Amino acid sequence: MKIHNQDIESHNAPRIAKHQRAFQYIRSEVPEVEAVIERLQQFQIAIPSWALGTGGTRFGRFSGKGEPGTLEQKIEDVGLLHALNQSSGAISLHIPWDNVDDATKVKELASSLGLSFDAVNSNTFQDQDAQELSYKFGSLHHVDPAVRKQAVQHNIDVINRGIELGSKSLTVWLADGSSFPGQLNFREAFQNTLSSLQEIYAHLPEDWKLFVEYKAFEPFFYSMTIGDWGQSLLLANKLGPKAYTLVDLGHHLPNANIEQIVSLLLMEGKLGGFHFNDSKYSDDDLTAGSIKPYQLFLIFNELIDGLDHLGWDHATGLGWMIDASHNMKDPLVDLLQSVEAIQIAYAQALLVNRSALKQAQAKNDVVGAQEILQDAFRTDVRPIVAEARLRSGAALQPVRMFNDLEIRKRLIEERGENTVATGL
Ligand code: LRH
Ligand code: MN
Ligand code: MN
Repeated sequence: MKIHNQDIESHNAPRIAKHQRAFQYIRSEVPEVEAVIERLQQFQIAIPSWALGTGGTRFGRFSGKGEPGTLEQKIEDVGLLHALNQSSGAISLHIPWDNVDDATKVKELASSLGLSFDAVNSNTFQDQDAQELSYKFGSLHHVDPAVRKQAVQHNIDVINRGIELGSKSLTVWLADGSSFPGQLNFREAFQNTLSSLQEIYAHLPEDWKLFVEYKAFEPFFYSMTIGDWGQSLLLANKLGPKAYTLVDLGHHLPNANIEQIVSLLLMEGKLGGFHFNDSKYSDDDLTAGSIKPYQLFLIFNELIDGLDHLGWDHATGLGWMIDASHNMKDPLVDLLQSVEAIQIAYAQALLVNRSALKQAQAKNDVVGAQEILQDAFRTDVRPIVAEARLRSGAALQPVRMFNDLEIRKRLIEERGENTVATGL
């Protein structure tokens, strides 16, 4: 199915008067509102292809209906999201979950929907049918050079796919680690990982970036070979200027101060990519902003401070992506909610009075500094975010429009009830 401009207009028309009243109020309160709107309009958040189907847990998967069964259908789903919010203008592929038969056709479809290809992701955490050697004991860190070679070659294949599609980055996340003390020699595992990554890095085109994603736990429970931002940064520094750390919000030990991590990675110019999600216990992959919205705001506060300090563009300086997927809600609605939560946190962080904050810090004015942050966080910026959408030709209320248009019902009619999207 397709959403037309006429659909957007019919959705917005009955809501515009109420929106204008709310927007006029916030405009009178926030002098910099125009600048915030402009930034929001530029800010695009990529959608991972694996979040378009219903996720599972290790105890079961309750597949949804009308899920995208092919890459083309996944691209069409992201096209629907983008038509509703004009803020999801890119898709991130995971290979081989996504099977790119004809890159030219796939590219054409994406650009007809206003979409580009974000980072491509390699997968050496599962064994595939036709695969010769197993990744049971790891991939790039493996004790056997033949397994490492196979995993390196997969990453090179993924880069080549990405080049065909117009991607500009490769994200490597490894499920390499150990579950029992003594299983691994940490130093050798790290060195093997480094030399494997060096081979992959050698194949990166000049204008590409390599994102090294870390994760503290899971699927291994004693050690992960790239377990934290220190290990990722060490690798990125050793690899060279095209290598960066990628922060996935769900990949830290409980209560980690992620905003501080983000700040220091940016200080080093080594933060490259971002995976948004939310969690209470571990890598829960819940809707962004659904559990800890203040943390999300504080992270954006540091992101803006760090990006401005480096002179990097907010929209293009980092690879922004959602990495959330679970088994409760309609995945498309969930993604709309995540995008909105991210935009809200970003807009609130843009409202922070940075010079006043600096002055408060210089005077050790603890209360003053806290008040400045909380003032921004407690501002209801939803009318600003809605206004940005309105100006970009999107829906005032994307979730409402999704429901009113009965989009899932129409997708089920098109695709059927027994559909399972490839992915998690
Ligand atoms: C690992 C991860 C990583 C994978 C994705 C499917 O937990 O965050 O980014 O590629 O999930
Ligand atoms: Mn991730
Ligand atoms: Mn994850």
